[in-house]
Amino acid sequence: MLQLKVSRVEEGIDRLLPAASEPSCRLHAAMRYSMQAGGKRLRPVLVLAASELFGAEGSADPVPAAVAVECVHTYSLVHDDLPCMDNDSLRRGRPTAHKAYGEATALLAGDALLTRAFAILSGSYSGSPALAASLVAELSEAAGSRRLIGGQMEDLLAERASKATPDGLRFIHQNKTAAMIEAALAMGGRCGGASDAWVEALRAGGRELGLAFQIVDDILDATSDTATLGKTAGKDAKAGKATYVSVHGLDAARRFARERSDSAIAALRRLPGETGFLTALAESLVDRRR
Ligand code: GRG
Repeated sequence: MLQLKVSRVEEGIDRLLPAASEPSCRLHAAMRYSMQAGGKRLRPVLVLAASELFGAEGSADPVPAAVAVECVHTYSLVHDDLPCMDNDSLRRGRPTAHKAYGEATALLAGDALLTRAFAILSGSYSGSPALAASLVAELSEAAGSRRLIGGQMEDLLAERASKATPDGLRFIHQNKTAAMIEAALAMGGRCGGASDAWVEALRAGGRELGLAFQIVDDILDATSDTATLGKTAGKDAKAGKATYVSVHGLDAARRFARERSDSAIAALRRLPGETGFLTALAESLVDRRR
């Protein structure tokens, strides 16, 4: 079931991104390079899974919404890897976009992925203006200055100040990581015809899942290796980054990851429909290797 959803996402990405043969060819090739590098596709899979819970009459195709979420996520990775931010050379098992294409092209490819996300939403859901507007609202809020970009800003400041309080750490991760996971579930729910109350419940589950995901990301950075992760391991400690491991220690981080994951699973279980896929996916994220 996971593989089937990932295949639908891959097919959607290929269909909804400009062809590399279309001018500007270099820009479009760079967008595809980062998007088609084999990420886990967690967020778009969450969109598809959430859309299936409600069984609403006339529900909309969730694939364009899933691709839009992945475009925004990938843009954030491309920009995060730039020399002015994390300055990394490996992502998704390949040289980062600026290593492969140069800094200016990587910057533009990130910009173009971000804007393409909203063109996909407005174009693909033009027949349902209320749905299109709600999807644009969900994604722009999650990706904006109060959430993803704000979380990234505080992350950079905490790194430079080489300290973070537990509250500061929570702010960073709720926004840098959990916002996009909440939005993915909420957007899936909206495509599936969920009521506002159920969209709130999806968001609450996404918040817990996002925190669990980030704590595991911190643990993997401290304990795994570059080849397994497909991105540079041990980077957080080297950069003096505020992480669950640096602030609370490895044992407490493992305990927090389990607690958050249990709480995410409990929240997802309370949703309507067949929640088995989502709860199994949430369970698998605690023990993931990359
Ligand atoms: C530049 C606006 C801006 C934001 C950057 C995404 C990000 C924010 C920073 C990357 C570093 C990081 C640890 C972010 C937390 C979110 C996270 C764990 C991203 C990686 O997501 P995965 O593991 O990646 O799902 P794949 O490649 O599998 O999609």
